Amino acid sequence: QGGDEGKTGLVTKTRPKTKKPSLYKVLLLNDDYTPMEFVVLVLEKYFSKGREEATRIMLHVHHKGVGICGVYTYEVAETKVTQVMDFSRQHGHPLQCTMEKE
Ligand code: NFA
Repeated sequence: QGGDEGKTGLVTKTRPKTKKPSLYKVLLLNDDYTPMEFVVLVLEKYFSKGREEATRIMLHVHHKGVGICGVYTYEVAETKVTQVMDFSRQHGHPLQCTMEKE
């Protein structure tokens, strides 16, 4: 793929596509104190999961220690982490939510 001289006579690079954004997994971590029902509520409220899927993810986190709530672009993932941490603190629960690059 050669340079494009356009109308200016300057050679510039052309690209066939714009770059796809990096994706980030939003994770929930297990703890001994947050009620199971509260974790299900978080998954419904902030990750648009139905009751069945939310329960499946909550039990996965409960048994394995960590689980994926969803995969998002950086700013969306960051917003979800902040919302879940604020909501958990407001309700006096130690639930931890974090993100990692996919
Ligand atoms: N382990 C918590 C309990 O037994 C439930 C829980 C699940 C907490 C998933 C955090 C994440 N009450």
